[in-house]
Amino acid sequence: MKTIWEKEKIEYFGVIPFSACLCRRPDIIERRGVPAERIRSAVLFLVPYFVNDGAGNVSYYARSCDYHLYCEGLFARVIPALEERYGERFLGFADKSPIQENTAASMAGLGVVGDNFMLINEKYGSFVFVAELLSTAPPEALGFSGGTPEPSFCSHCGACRRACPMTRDGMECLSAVTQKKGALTAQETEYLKKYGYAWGCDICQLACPMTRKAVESGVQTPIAFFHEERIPVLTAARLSQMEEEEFRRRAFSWRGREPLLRNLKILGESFPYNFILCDSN
Ligand code: B12
Ligand code: SF4
Ligand code: SF4
Repeated sequence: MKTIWEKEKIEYFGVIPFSACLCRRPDIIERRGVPAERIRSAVLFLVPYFVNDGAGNVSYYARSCDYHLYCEGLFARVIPALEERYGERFLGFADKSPIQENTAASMAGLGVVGDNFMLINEKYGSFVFVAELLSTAPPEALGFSGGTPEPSFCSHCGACRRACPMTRDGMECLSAVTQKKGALTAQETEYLKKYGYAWGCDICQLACPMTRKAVESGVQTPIAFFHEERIPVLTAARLSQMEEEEFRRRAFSWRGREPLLRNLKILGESFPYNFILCDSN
């Protein structure tokens, strides 16, 4: 299995029994034609995505083309080889997953679960996507070394909580606010303008000493997909020039164009851009 991941430049992966995962959506497995009770293993892996292209109004995860597309391509490359080798079923998931991914990734030894709810890896910080293959193969056959997997947690230093403008003021996560359809409340509008995000929010990640250390080390993703076609700054003009096909390939497209146009109108010319990266906390 190691050579398959090396070829894909995936450095962090690990296997746990499926029974250790918090599975809230067995129906997602069933829809792929495999009864959930047949799944025995979860192969968790991390997809680093950080590219330091500086200030922007799009959060880092959404600056390249959509990571769901990257994962679909990866699954199409690796799953047939694994199914042939092990004679078992492998199903790929990322984000739209039957399991709660961060805790599972930590149980697989890939990092700690932060108070900002991110999986934080020693090399890449939290700028990694979590993805997994769920398999009918027994975990031992895939390299699980035994024992009871337990998640690990961060140092609870509190920097993310102090930096988060929203939870401090009893509001919904700004990332969720940028994705909302319809009109925003006056307070939401004020916060969006103040923090300058047209899509997503990276404040609690950029405040975290573990992620800052990773960013300051100069580490970037080795995966070419995330270096290409980047949009750090989205403008209404750029958005309107995008053909539907190009728009659909972006991570910020899944709620349609309206929330983005609304956000860009609220931001106007104000871009306080990633101010936390420049501050020292
Ligand atoms: C819904 C969702 C969102 C929502 C809600 C966020 C949230 N905090 O829940 C919104 C839209 C706001 C969001 C925003 C973001 N998200 Co999001 N999101 C998800 C999703 C789909 C589900 C998360 C979830 O389960 N939330 C509910 C949690 C908080 O509550 P809970 O289930 O009750 O969890 C608790 C308990 O269940 C318990 N628990 C959990 N597992 C287990 C297991 C056992 C055995 C036991 C006993 C207990 C236990 O501990 C948990 C923590 O207290 C995951 C993908 C996935 N399938 O997991 C991605 C995911 C967490 N998001 C991701 C990203 C990148 C983001 C953003 C950074 C994007 C951005 N830049 O704007 C922000 C960050 C916001 C933040 N700080 O959380 C990545 C995180 C990657 C990483 N390194 O961790 C994920 C993993 C997607 C992926 N595949 O990579 N997200
Ligand atoms: S993503 Fe932004 S709003 Fe959401 S918890 Fe983190 S800092 Fe707070
Ligand atoms: S900022 Fe501190 S408390 Fe928050 S996730 Fe990072 S280490 Fe944990």
